[in-house]
Amino acid sequence: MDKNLTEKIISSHLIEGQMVPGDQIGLSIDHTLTQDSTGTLAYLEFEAMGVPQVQTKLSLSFVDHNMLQNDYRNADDHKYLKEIAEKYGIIFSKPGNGICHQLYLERFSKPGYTLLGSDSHTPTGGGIGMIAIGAGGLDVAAAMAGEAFFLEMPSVMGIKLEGSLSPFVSAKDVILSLLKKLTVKGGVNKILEYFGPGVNTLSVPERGTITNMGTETGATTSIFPSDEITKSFLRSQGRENQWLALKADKNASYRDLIKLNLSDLEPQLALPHSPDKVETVKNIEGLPVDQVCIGSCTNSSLRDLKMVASLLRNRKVNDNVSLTISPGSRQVLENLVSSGEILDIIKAGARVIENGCGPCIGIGQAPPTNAVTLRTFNRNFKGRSGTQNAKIYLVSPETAVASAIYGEVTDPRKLGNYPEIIMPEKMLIDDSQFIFPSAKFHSRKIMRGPNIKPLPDFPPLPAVLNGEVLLKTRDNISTDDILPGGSEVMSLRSNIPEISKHVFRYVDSLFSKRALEKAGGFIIGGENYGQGSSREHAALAPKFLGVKAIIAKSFARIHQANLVNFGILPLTFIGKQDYKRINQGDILSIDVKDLENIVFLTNVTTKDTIRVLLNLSNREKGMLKAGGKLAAIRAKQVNN
Ligand code: MIC
Ligand code: SF4
Repeated sequence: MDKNLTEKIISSHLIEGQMVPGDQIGLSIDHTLTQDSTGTLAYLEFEAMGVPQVQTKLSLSFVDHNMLQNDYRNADDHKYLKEIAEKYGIIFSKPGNGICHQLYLERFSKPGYTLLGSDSHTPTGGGIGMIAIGAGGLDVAAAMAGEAFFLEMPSVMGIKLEGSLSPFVSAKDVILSLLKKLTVKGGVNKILEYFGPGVNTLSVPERGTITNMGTETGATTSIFPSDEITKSFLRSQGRENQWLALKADKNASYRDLIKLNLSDLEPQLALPHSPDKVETVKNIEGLPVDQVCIGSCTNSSLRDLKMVASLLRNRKVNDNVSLTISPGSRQVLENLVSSGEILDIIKAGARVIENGCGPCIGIGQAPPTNAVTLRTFNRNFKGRSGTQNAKIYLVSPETAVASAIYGEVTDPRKLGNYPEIIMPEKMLIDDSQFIFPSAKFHSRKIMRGPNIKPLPDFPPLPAVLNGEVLLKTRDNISTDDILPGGSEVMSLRSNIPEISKHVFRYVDSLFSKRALEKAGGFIIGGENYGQGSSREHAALAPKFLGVKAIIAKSFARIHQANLVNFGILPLTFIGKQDYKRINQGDILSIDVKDLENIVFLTNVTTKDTIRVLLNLSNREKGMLKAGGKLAAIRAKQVNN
């Protein structure tokens, strides 16, 4: 039977289950990646598994998110990550080397392989024809220990691309247009597979922009075929021997199908505070801009920054605008330096900052009060820039440059001549900032700074969960709402008791205090609860505060898995209107003795009984009973 590309790669990695959408499957994982802000926890978890060496074909640890090193804490985390990598046979990418997804695509990606990363934008690897999935650190740790990755078999949505992009319209506009159609939850439990003649007009970094931001639709991942364009990308990286032709069979079918004619697209932007609030740039033109930031794992490739340099050549950044550029990798920066294009960027008045995530996650460059900030990034949740009342607009690099020059939102077509971007046949390659593990097994002692606290232990699930509703939230609560980014909170990523004090900080500043006083309780959520990042801290910290279950209209995939991993029940309302039958402050009692699919919840305050759904596999229910995934793994070790 003809298969689509997703089915081909999944079937070659299927360890458990059937490729039937909705069924639980177990996949073998070839590569893993972690980054610093999720990595410390992932490696503490890996250590707890007691495995002597990583079991994957390749595992990588990047330091790219928090590199401010305001005090010892951040630096201690980096040191811990480096030593762990050395000990367990993991490739370590030093701080300043670049953003994990950009570096991975350049140096390690491999068509046809699977990648699991403790970062939600891991699907960037789909740009080269991989099944690349973001997950919580604990799932990535388990994959490093050689375990399968379990997930619900997604359905495959075909996206047929036709035509080609017009001048000044770029890959970012493709994914923004799709986000407008699909919304931030339209991709949940789906894989977005691109095909059609339009694919041949897009380079690998452009494909990477699209698969990267496919995450914002809630999709499990996104994938492009591996073709001659992929081959020339790998050749430019000196890795042509890693190439493999891969595409869907001729008569492959898709559960859903979207057709997109690239020639019809116009420059787009996402309005504050959600990546799916998409408008044409034309409609917002003239809005004064305070800050423009170019970079992030979505738009920091050499292609993008060459475009930026060409557009800035002989032009000046507007006096009212601060323009920052963060290259995606050292390779990108070195190539811009050797071609001299960096001069065009600097002379125009841009501020070139470190190769890394930086402003994307509120690590520096917080804009002024009430600012309008245009960013080539992928998320614009409220407060993510570090300034609560700032308004973030997500744009393409082309729109970013035009707006930085004119000082107001500007359709880039106003810039006139569209530059032709010529990519080097062979990149300047510099792997000096990767530390490759030596063949020799290291039994070294790991240094743990005082801010690196041991993982908390949690008891098995009791028969009945009792407590108060601590918070009732709106739809689309993001993990940034649950546990904010920014240097202050992110420097506590290795310290669960401390970071827990910041849970829901900007949604309800008294949440953590209340949760502790009431000895925990419940949260009521709307649709798509936990969208956004893979940070498992958004589950672990509430667990530490005593949160026992979240009852929501629906959950985002990674967050739901993280909740189960840490022993919090993700319950969904069977009738969406039941959301109205529970209020903040109500006392609930939930019978979880048998953990059936239908769970009875008593609202003690209103004397109401509501049936809610626990839509989980037996394996997941087992983990919940044990008190979480680590407890389940430990119990298995003891039983063995
Ligand atoms: C993000 O973009 O939100 C992050 C920061 O990269 C997160 C990971 C994290 O919270 O450390 C993600 O996307 O998974
Ligand atoms: Fe880093 Fe931003 Fe990409 Fe997350 S979205 S990996 S913070 S650049």
